[in-house]
Amino acid sequence: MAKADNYGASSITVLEGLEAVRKRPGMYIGSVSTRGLNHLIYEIVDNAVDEHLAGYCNRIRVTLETDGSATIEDNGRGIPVGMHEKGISAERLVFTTLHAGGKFDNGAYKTSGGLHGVGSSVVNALSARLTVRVKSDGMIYEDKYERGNPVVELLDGLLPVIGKARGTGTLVNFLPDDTIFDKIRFKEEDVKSRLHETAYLNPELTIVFEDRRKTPAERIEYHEPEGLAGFVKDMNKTKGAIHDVICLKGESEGIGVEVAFQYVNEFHENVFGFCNNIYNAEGGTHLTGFKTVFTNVINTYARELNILKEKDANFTGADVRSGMTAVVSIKHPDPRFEGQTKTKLDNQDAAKVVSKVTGEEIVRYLDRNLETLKSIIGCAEKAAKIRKSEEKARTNMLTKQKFSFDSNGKLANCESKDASQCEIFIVEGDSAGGSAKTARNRKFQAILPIRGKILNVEKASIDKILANAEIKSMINAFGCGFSEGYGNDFDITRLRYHKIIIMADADVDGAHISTLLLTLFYRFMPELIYEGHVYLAMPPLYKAMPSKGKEEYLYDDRALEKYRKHHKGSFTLQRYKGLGEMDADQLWETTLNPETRILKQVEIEDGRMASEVTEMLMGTDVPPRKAFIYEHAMDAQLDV
Ligand code: TTJ
Repeated sequence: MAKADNYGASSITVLEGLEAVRKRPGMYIGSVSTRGLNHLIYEIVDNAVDEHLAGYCNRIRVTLETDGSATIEDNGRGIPVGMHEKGISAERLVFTTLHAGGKFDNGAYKTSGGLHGVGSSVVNALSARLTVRVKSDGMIYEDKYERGNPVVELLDGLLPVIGKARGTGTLVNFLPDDTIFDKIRFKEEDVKSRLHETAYLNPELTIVFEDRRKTPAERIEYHEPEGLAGFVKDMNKTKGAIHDVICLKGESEGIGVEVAFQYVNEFHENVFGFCNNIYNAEGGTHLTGFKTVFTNVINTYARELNILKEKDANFTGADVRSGMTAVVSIKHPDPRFEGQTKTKLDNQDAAKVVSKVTGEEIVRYLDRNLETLKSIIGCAEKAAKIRKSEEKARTNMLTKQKFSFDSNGKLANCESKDASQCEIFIVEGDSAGGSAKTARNRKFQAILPIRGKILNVEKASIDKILANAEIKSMINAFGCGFSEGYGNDFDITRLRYHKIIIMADADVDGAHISTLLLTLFYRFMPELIYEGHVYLAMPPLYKAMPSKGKEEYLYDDRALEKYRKHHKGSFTLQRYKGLGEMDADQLWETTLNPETRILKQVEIEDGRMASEVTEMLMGTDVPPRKAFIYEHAMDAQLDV
């Protein structure tokens, strides 16, 4: 298609900007995996949410189309289509210039400001094609792009009108560029979960999700008028809440604070932080402020009520939060983020303001609701009791049978002591473990075979977990201890291997074992995952041996399909049933050799999703678990 010919020098630099995005997409959207792909939708949706926050839009539609594209439509004022100062339509400017996100604009909080608040131009740059339709002053205006380049001619600097409109709004339809992304199929489960979250955070907004790729199409309307309270209530739906959700709200120093929490009959804490509607996977100052003040308040009450006697030590923060599900959401004019994935709120004033607002409001509530107060203190007492007995059990156990690196029978350690160079492969089964020991490069690769299915840590008690031989040998080998709700003995600086590689068969059993291991890491050594030390080995499913030319390993059925399509001439296909079937050379080439192997780095999309998934996987509900494992076993990203 012909390029629009009436853009001047300014738009040349514009396109250079978008070219930078196409060259290094990861810098703008985190990754080109499915996670990055889904982010494209969130980037566009966030613009519509901003319009909602500005007070002009109450309905957003998100549609996954049959052709693989996504459509996002709102009923806001519409992106301005008129001529902007530089002789270019304002809409063009929005879609072709890189602008920094996260700014405080027109007195409204922008949603963008989190991890990848990068805007619509990035989505445009990474789309094979993108269409914008704006309804305003009774007309529908349309603009189109291909790989970020405008393909519509402006008439006197204005967008063409393609019809008449009732009402106002913006529609964006885009097809991600398959030369940029590994795969361009949006994952509806992730999209739905994110949209639902957005609905909880914006109680006056309705989001209609439609997946037309399914027959019949799936349609869900997300509207959560109860807001954060509804969010907490729904997370606790199946868990036996022990009191009504408590909601607090306030404002100080221009920072808005909203908190909802509720206790359940369980011993985990689940506390989630949001800033300007963006989830903060790594937490941050808002959560610190909330936790600190909450611990103080409960200890003060416990002493006033003489539940804690003079000689008793205070409850720890973990005691006090045992059983708590909480959402802390703040609105900040100028949020700053730090941490590995830039999702940890860093503003010191947020800690101060959140403690001030929640401190005052919690006391006001609990003064009037003594029964609830007593139930909460009851949870803390139980948790403290368990903590003390486990502390005792642990000291006993640690002294009785010291974790010692060298006495670990099954570990085949590597020679290097430089952790940054070292890798440990957790291999299921003794036979695969044996081949791996032969095949590895013993300089920097350690092998730890584990047998059968490890313990389900969601269900077992802590002493049972620590008594499990497989788990013990892993904790022992990693060298950094472990943390659980009541104590933190984990020290990541002592990690002996910067790559921990789970090596399991590419089948359902293998996926199950990987999930159990990931759950173990997530619960007791989460930093390993957050800091990017955990990987999944991706053993191939097939080897194609052509009569002429090079042998090729194929890692999934799609790769096989592709090979069949593109390979001319005959070839023999060897199917691997499991790691145990490969000889040492094959194992080296396919799974161990850093030059040729494929690893998937494990990332936690977000804590809520991970814990929900964990729960689903580990709960008693078998059918959804099977479905999930299948889907994900087939879905693993191949990040070399
Ligand atoms: C800007 O100021 C004048 C009135 O309109 C404001 C605006 O840009 N509103 C707006 C943008 N509403 N909706 C959007 C939007 C919606 C989608 C789906 C996608 C994008 C990129 C923007």
